[in-house]
Amino acid sequence: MTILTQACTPFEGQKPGTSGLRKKTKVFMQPGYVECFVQSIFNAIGGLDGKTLVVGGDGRYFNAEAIQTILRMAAANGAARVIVGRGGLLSTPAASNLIRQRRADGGLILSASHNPGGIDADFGLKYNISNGGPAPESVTAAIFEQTQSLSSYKTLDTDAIDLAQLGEVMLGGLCVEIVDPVSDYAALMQTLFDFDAIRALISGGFSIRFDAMHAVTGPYARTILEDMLGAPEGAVLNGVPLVDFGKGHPDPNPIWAKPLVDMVMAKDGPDFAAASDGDGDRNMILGRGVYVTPSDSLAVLAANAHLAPGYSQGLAGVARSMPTSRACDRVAEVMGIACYETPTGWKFFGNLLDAGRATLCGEESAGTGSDHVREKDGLWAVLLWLNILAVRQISVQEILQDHWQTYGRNYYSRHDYEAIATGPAQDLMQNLSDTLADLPGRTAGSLAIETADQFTYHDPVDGSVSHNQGLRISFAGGGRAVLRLSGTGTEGATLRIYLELYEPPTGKLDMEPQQALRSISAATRALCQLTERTGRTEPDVVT
Ligand code: VG1
Ligand code: CO
Repeated sequence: MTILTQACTPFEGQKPGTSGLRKKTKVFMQPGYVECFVQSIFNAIGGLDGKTLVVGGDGRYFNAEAIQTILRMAAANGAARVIVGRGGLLSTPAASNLIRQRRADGGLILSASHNPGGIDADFGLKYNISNGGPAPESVTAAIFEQTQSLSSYKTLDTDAIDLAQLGEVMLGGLCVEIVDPVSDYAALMQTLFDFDAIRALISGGFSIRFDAMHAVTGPYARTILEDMLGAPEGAVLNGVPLVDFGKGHPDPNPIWAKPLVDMVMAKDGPDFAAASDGDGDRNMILGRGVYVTPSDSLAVLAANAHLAPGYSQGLAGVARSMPTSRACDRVAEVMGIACYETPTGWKFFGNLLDAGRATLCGEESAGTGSDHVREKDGLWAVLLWLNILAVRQISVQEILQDHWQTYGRNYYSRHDYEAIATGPAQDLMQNLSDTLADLPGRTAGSLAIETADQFTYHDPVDGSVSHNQGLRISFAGGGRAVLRLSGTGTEGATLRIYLELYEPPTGKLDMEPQQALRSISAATRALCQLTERTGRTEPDVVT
């Protein structure tokens, strides 16, 4: 085995977005593309000499090939050990856990998360640091800088290794350790939740379904929900990971997980249902007859987490991304704990979690998690819900009603306009941004505008500042709209418009959300000249 130093020319656009580098699979499959990005990561973190990494992905098309490339390069760059999930599989939260548990220096996670997989779909790669969380902006900026000037990469002239065999194998001077992807993660879950109580709930006839959407959570859910918690076989749907996710779109929302939603809306539907995404960090929570919006889920979990053993001491604080509804703020206020508002993307929660300022974090995009790892965690959210349901012995619907009657209801919806041409999308944002200062005091549609600004985040832990994190407009009467462009798409631009309306406990708590948000939606579309600038009249996805 010889170490090869290959000359290369930089690829354009290897700029990490909200969650790593995401491109069409065929872009990643170009000769040298993965190599250049991976070498840039290694260079940006000061080399790999003697280091330990965790490597795994969501099993999508090209996952196994990219892992072999990474292993050869890690060996050639002098790494001591790489811990890989068997078959190249690791859910994002399980990878985060392994990095922490094994005190690794970092990890590479191969996933395009909720984006479809396959040769004509999407692929992704991201670097996580030693706390187990996504690299912060300072590190992703250093990686991007490397990609622009890289002139060579190092690799090893050797055959692929068998990723199916547990145990250690040497690759040059590198020890590759292949581990069971599920066991350490499942053990962690047992330390946080009352498995006996959940098992009793399920054996008492409480019916559950979990849709793994043919993505990475299948093996995790089967082990934890079926084997450990006694859910009947078949409770886990679409539990076999497939390279193309069965041609599905592994995004757990009412659009892409519609069959599951239809199931719980039926009279004889299960008491509880949930789904996760491609890499296992998102969750959708459903109860019979009810969909729990992710923002409400975060608030309910914050209000009830102390019922689970891992959180019995209470919460240090909570954090949410700026576009996430302010439902959890009200819980934090009543509990007398801090509530932080961060930009979109889990990387911004890392400092708050490390500093012990926040225990629970969440995003409106179906991401919830805690300080147990440094990623959002789909199955964790499912288990916390089940633990709460086991203790409270009421239905999901009743928990929500009770929550709204206590704290009020934050009606919420996100409207996505996908694959808009990049130019007009950027112009739309720029134009609105330019007029923000003049908006307060004016009206849009039928609504008076109270405040309008561009969100800038000041990290309270390390003092770093992140600009241009979304436009926010608040309306008289408790309404709010947020606009931003997605940083995870691979085709044109996706405009996300986030709509929210607060109703106090004494207000109307049983409106249909789209109805409740109609005037805010209309006002926002008018303000940003949506149709004039993009030709769009209806969103592609409504969550
Ligand atoms: C989206 C979500 C964001 C999430 C990110 C990664 O980003 O809005 O909340 O953190 O995806 O999630 P964007 O920039 O497209 O809005 V995942 O499950 O892809 O790791
Ligand atoms: Co994900």
